[in-house]
Order: sequence, then C-alpha cells, then structure tokens
Amino acid sequence: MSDFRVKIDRSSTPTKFSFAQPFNVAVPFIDNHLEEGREEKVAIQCGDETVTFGQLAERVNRCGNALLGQGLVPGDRLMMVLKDTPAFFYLFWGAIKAGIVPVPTNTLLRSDDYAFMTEKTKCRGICYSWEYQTEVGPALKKVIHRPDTVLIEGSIDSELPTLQSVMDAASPDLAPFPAAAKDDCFWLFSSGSTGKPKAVVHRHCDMVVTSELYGVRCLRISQEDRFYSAAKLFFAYGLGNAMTLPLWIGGTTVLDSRKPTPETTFENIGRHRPSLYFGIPTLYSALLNAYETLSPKPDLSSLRECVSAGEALPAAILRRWQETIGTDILDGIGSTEALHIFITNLPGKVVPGASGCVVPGYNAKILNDRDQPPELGSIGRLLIKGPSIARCYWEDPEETSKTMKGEWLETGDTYFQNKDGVFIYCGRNDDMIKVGGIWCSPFEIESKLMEHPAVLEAAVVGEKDAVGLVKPAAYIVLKDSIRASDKLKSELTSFVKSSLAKYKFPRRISFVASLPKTATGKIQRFKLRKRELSA
Ligand code: 3UK
Repeated sequence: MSDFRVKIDRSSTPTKFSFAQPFNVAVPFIDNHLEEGREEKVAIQCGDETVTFGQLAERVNRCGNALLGQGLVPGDRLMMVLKDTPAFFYLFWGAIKAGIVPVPTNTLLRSDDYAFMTEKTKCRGICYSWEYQTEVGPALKKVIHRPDTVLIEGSIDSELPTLQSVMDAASPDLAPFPAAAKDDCFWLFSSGSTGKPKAVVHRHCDMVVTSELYGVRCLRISQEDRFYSAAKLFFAYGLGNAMTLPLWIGGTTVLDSRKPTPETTFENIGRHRPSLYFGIPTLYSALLNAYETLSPKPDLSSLRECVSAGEALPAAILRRWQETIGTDILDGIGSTEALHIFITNLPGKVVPGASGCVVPGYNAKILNDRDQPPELGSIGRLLIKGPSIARCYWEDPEETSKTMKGEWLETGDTYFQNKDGVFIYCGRNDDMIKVGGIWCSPFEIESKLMEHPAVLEAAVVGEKDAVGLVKPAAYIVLKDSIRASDKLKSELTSFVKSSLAKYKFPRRISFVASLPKTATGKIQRFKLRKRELSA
C-alpha cells in the first residue's frame, strides 16, 4: 500500500478499513483528488467564488507552511473562529497536513466563552474572521495563555497579520506530517449541562469512517453530488455535511456565510442546484411557512435527498414537507462525540417520528436504570459504539469516564425500539435543551437570570411550541413579587441577551411564587415540564 492511504473494502458488511502507517487524513481528503483527475473540478462554491480541487490542495499546503512558519509545531492547537468560507478549509486541512490540531469553535459565542476555550486548548495559534473581533479581541486580553500567533481572516485595516498575507508568503509544497490513523487530529467543543464546554478529541481515522459508513453506505453519496448544509462548518453536523462528505467523494460543496433563512436557502438552492440539503427541524418548519406564501414557488427540483439532524424531526413537519415539496426528509441522530450520524432513516424507507436504524458499522443498545436491556418497546438510555467515537474529553478524566464507558458512548438520550427494531427518540436524560439544533444549558441561563437584582430564583426548561419544536422557557421567583410586569419580562430578556449567545434567551417568562425542589434543594425541572404539558 502506498504511503498515507486507506484501503476500503465496500464489499464487506460493515465496511472494512485498512489504514497505512504512517497515515495523514489530509492525503485522502485533499491530495488524492489531483491523482484522480479532479484538479480542475470545483470543490467549493461560495457566492460567486469557486475553488477547484487543484487550488484547494495548493492553498492547504500554503496554509500548513504558514502555520509552521509562525512557529507552531505538530501537536500544537490552532483555534478557529471562522465563518463559512473557503478559508475554513485551508486552515483546517493545512493544520492537519502539518500535524497541527485545528479546533473550530462556534462563531455565535461571546467573549467569556472564547476566553475559556483559549485557556482550555492552550492554543499556540488562533485565527478569526474579522466580524468576530468584538468578542474574540477582548477574550484574548483576558487570558493567561495568550496564543503567540493571531491571524485575521478577511480584515482590511487590522494591525494583525492576515491569513491571506501569510499564505501568500508561504511555499505551495508541503509533505504530510507522518501521523497515525489513531493519533489525535482535531477537536470540537461540546456543551455540558452544568459545567463548561468539553473538548472532544477526534482522531485521523474518524472522518474517513463517518464518510464511508453514513455518507457512502446510507446516503449513497457520489462525486456527482452537490452538498448544501444549513448547519455551519463549526458544528460537527455542518463539518460532516459541507466539508467531510463532499471532500471524501470528490463532490462540490456550496458555502454561504450568512445566517440561514428561508430566503437565503431558496436562493442558494435555485442558484447552485444542490442534490443534497442538510437542515434542522426549525428551518424545515420555516421553509414550509415561507414556501406556502411564495409565488412563483422556489425551484427545489435539484434535491435528491433532504436530511435533518440536531434535534428530533416532528412527524408533522415531515408529512407537511412530503405533501408540499414532494420529497422525504431523512431524520438521523448524530453527536459531536460520535462525529456524525449513527442512527438514521434510509432513502425510500422513512418512518415518520423515528430516528431510524443503526448505521452499519455502529452498534446501539438501550439500558434501563439497572443497566439491563429493557423489554422490547420499553424506554431506556441509548449507548452506541463504533469506529468514529472520540478518544476522550481533553484533560477531563471525570467527564470522559462518565460518557465513554469502554467502547460504549453514553449519548445522554432516551430511546425505545419498536417491534421492527426502529429507534424512537424520547428526550434527553439530562436537562439540556436543543434550540434550533444548538445546545442551551438551562443552568447557564438560570445563572445569568439570577444575576439580575430583581430575581431570587430561576428555572429554565425546554417547552414545545405549536409545531412541536423545543424553546427555552423561564420560571422566575422575584425578590419582590410586586415587580412582576411585562416590562420586567422584556428587561430580563435583554439582560440575558447582553452577555450570553443570542440564541439562549428564554422565549417565555412566567413569574411564580416558588419552584418545585427536592429535599436537597435541587430544582425539579421535570415537574415544570409536566406543568407545561398539563396546562
Ligand atoms: C440530539 C437528536 C433527536 C441528541 C449532530 C448530526 O446534533 C449533533 O451533535 P451535538 O453534539 O448533539 C448531539 C445530541 O443532539 N440530537 C441530534 N440529532 C437528533 N435528537 N433526533 C435527532 N435526529 O440529544 C444528541 O445526543 O450538537 C447531529 C451529525 C453530527 C452531530 N454532531
């Protein structure tokens, strides 16, 4: 086997992988396309800009060399706060090819979040899009481990060096760093219910595994496919949809750095004609509402499959989509720890209201409180195992052993299997809430609310809206109940928005006399959720 390659046996079930030693995952994802005759083929379409596989390979090399030239060495972390543009690809793959560990982060966060992540990664380098200066700039002033290298993407008048300038000055040739398939490759952050975000450590082999097991086997991706993802690249879901799968198979990805709305989504689908669209339930619902009011109707005829993940897809949204648009939506559950989707509906075999079946190559089991498999049809905790699961949470043995139990991963979700073996989602087994596919920790929102001088206590839970999508709602005990008013509600909303990520504010606030609590004083959020159901 030639250097740095992976041999795939697609004739066996599950797919078999043999990784060369040494191995560097940038070789099959970036360099191999040149040998396979795709030098002139478009890899990335971003607005009017196109990037061919040939240009991509050269810019990845320049970026890797630029990072090494800045003094980063293999094993160092590079934090990325980048919007969805081709530069994300250059940095991510340039780092990996040079043995540096890229850490893409959520661009919707605030300065305290970035300060925490800078300390956690102890990154030697950071690159951020100029738009995020107001949050990242102050974060870098607060930290003890200030990265030596700070690069700006897309700046016009910054004193800091730009990514473009260091790439222009770097060599276009770079030999891959001789890593191994099981070596650390990149990190992603995942939110916790009480503590701070955890750094999920993924290896070189993991993106190969997800691309083959989910992409090739389940979605049947090919180089003819054009991929378009509403989820941004910094989410594991977006990273897989818009970068890993298309690069693996030699397809084309459509990028748009704007916030996804029905308008931008229809515009991109009409203009760039993707064959695969990856959305989240909230957006499917918004797309349907917009579609029904539009005349003439947007042209969605290029779509061969639509995928949904991030939170459960309500059966009602799927049915409305089937009736209105005429295609299926394949709901699948994935996680940052597993890297991509591990239980999914398959093309032509969609079960409304279900997550589907296990992706071949992964195993799933449901366990009850006594760690036993319950009777078929009874609810329990979902655990999965498979070859793309993260090695650990970085320097967090306690959280690692709670979640990664030998080869099995505790997903934090409760499920049951119906008589056909199909997996049905029943909710989280912690208090975490997914809002528009993005995590909200009730604890974090409550802590912020309690900083307000009028608030004595607060509890936040997820409540379903009219179409079955979950939104955060706050129950608040005031220090002085006489202050309860709509004016105070909007003041509290602005207070939360002023320092937490914008999507984390409570959509509904109720003032209550007291909160339900256990004998030890722990808020019983499940009672508040029940109150909503019986209301
Ligand atoms: C929830 C779902 C019901 C579930 C993700 C696809 O969402 C992704 O990763 P995260 O780490 O969150 C994981 C958690 O989100 N969830 C995701 N999808 C579904 N619940 N139905 C679904 N279809 O609680 C899970 O544990 O942000 C999704 C691919 C890669 C991903 N990282």
